[in-house]
Amino acid sequence: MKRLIGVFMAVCFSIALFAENGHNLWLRNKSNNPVNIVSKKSSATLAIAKEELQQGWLGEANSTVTLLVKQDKTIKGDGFKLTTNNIQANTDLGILNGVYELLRRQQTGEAIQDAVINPSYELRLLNHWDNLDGSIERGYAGLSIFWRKGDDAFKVTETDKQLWKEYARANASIGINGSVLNNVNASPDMLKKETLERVKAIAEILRPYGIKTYLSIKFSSPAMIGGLKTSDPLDPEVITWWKNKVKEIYSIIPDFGGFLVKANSEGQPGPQDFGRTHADGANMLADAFKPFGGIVMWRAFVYSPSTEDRAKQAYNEFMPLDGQFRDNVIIQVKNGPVDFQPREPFSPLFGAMKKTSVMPELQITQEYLGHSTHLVFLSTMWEEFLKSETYQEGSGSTVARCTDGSIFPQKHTAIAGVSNIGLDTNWCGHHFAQSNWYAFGRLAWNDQLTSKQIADEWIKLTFNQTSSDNSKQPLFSPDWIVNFLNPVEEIMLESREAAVNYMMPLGLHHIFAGDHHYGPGPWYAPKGLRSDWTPPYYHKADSDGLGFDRSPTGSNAVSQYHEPLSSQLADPKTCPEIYLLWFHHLSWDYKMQNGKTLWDEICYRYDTGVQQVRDYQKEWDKAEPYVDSQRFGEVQSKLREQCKNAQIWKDACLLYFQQFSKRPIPYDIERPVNVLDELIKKDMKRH
Ligand code: GCW
Repeated sequence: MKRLIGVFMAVCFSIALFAENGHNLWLRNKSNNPVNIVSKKSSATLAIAKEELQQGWLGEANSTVTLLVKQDKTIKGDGFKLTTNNIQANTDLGILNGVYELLRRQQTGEAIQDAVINPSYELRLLNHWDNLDGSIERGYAGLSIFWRKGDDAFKVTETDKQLWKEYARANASIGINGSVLNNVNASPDMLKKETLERVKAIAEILRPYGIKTYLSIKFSSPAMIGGLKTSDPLDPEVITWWKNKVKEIYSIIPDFGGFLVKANSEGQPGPQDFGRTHADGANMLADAFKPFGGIVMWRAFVYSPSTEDRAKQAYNEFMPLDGQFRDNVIIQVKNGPVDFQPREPFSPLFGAMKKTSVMPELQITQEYLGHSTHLVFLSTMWEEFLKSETYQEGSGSTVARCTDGSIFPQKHTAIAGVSNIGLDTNWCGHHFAQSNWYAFGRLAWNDQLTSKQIADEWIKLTFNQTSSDNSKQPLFSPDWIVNFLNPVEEIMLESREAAVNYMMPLGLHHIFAGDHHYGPGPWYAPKGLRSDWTPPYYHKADSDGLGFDRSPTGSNAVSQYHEPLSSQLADPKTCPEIYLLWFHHLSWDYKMQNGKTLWDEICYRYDTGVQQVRDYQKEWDKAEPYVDSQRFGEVQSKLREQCKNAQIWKDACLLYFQQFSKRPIPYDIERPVNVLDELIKKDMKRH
């Protein structure tokens, strides 16, 4: 009998390990454990909160949980007060957030202490770069979940609704409370009636989960679809057109969030086309939103092919406008001054714009970090960014504190992440890319969280095999912790540094091939292309050395940072080595802190990056007994591809830079296995 039970359990266990396609994300838990819920109020949101408790309760069986919507001054926004079996909040959404927190703690085994838990940012948004035809700019996980082309483009099907519901639930479970549904390179058709009707259908599904909808707009819409002669933001007809358009939107979607605008950037139209400023454009739209409580997120991602260092341009353009924006305008600034590179210093606009609401924009989709092929956990990058010291109001003025309302009394606080979600079964293309969606939500909720805690939670939720009767607290066996959780967590926590090593160590940046931004192309400079779209503009390799001189002898971008940071960055001896070649052009023989020459150090870094990914392969193979076969195999094959690619990065960059350094690759590291001319000929086409 005992043997039979053993066999039965082994079968159950192997079935559990057999196949998971990743569609359930970090929400795999189902429990039959009974729980009593007391809640005086009812609403669609509270109904979801109850259902979640009923389906996922892992506390003591038959416990009573009280959900109480009651004002409490210590609770902010959609935060909540949590005690073992009670959740109190000012809003229904606060209750739902509390339920997800409680269930997560039960599932990960984290203690449930009495606490008021408030979000760091008021608005925690995903930005989808989805186009109306269903394609996604910089999307690597299939087509859009919102838009498609074809005869049924605007038909709302049951399948659509189911997927949007799953999407809303996943977001709500990590505290995301808004979605911009379309690309910042926006089509004017976004504002047409039939499109707005589809937005309405999406909003209806997202609403009970507390997620507001927002749209990106094209600034020239009044002329393009409104029949006006101009889109000048100071023209009375244009002002009226936008007012009416916003009114129309609210008549269709009463809780609409607002607009996201990319203007006078990379060829998009904007107020400057009419001799007006960003403030003129943003304020005109903000005024249209005022009666409805909506907001305008205006992007500061601007640069032109001028002789001025690209890294300085956003600051130059926006700083003079500080204090001129309406209080329902938020300036959306990418984390770094150039463009979502594997490593950048923070944008100097953070903390410097003191009279304006400023929100960070992070990129969850891995445009510059190996698309959905490379395993790169981005949380460490965002943590580094949020914890960066700006010194704008003395020490402790981190980017997080400068943007979350701790230092400046911003009317609105917000943070956005460019989504990595598509129609792929596992949503993100790579199982581990789900962790970046998860990490964004968690950091937006609590900007002080560590990546270690986030990775720990995510692995437990995503990979733990729950017990077969699904009713007990999952047990994290010592074996599982030692042989799965710990090594996988280590991989995740190191993975971004590994990518920096094999792609762009020591502050190198933007040395990608062509415009797909996947493989290396330090040589890429087709005749006639704007120089700021070519890698040599950024690496500046020559026979003397390597790197972009942004010190006072060069572009002096360091002057945009507050002292003492500015002086620290200006001197190569005090500039953190991770940013060395971002701020300095140094000779190949420059002595690093460890005594090596710059050239040798670069070689070792590239080689280390390759070795790191090779190690991930070994570690992942060892994890096989702990993962279902489908996800195991899919990650294994992605890691193989990542290794091949890391090797190409190393070979391409070292062989290319060696033409200038004219020094040998240190003899104790692996030799290149690719030929530079062939790599250049292929030009690293993605497919
Ligand atoms: O990094 C660049 C991307 C563009 C993107 C742009 C932006 C949406 O290559 O694809 O356009 O940034 O952020 O506006």
